[in-house]
Amino acid sequence: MIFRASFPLLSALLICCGATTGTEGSEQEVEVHSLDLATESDVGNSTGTCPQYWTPYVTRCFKFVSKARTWAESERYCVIMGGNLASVHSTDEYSFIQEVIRKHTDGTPRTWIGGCDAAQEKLWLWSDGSRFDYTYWYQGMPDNLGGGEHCIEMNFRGLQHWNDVPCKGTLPSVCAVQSV
Ligand SMILES: [Ca+2]
Ligand SMILES: [Ca+2]
Repeated sequence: MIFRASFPLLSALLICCGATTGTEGSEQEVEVHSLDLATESDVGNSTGTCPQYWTPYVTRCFKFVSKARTWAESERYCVIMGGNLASVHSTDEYSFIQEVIRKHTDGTPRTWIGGCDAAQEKLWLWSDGSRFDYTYWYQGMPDNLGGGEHCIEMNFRGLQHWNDVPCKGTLPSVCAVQSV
C-alpha cells in the first residue's frame, strides 16, 4: 500500500509557514513498522484501514508522537510518515484526537496540531491543505503575543483549548494520514 504523500502541500507549507529545513539529526527514528497495514482497528468509526499503531477516525488515521520537536520538525516527521500534522474540523474530531493523546499519555499534554499563520498574520492554514473551517481557541486567543506566535498548540490550560505559540517551541504532536 502507498499512502498519498503530500509533497506539493509540504512545499506550500514550507513557504507558508517558514518551516526550517534544518540539518539536525537523521530521520532514523521514523517508525517504519507503523507503515505496515493493520488488518483491523478497534477504535473510532473508520471507513478505511490504518497503518498499525494508528487510530482510525472516519477517513483518516491519527497517531500521537511523543517526541518533542519544533512545529516544523513535527510536520516533517508526519510527512515522512505519509501524512501531515493533524487538522481539525469538528468538535467530535477534536474530542477524538484528545482521546488518542489521553490513551498514550494518560493526560492532556500541550501538543502540536497542523495550524499556522506564519505566511500572513491572522490567516490560518492547515498544513494538510484542508479548509480552516473550525477553531477551538482559548479565550483571548489567538493573541500573537510578542508578534511571534504562528503555530497552534492544543490542550492549552484546563479546558484544553487552542493557543497560538512560537513555532520554535518543542512539543509532542499528532499526525494524520488518509486511511485506505
Ligand atoms: Ca500569528
Ligand atoms: Ca497565544
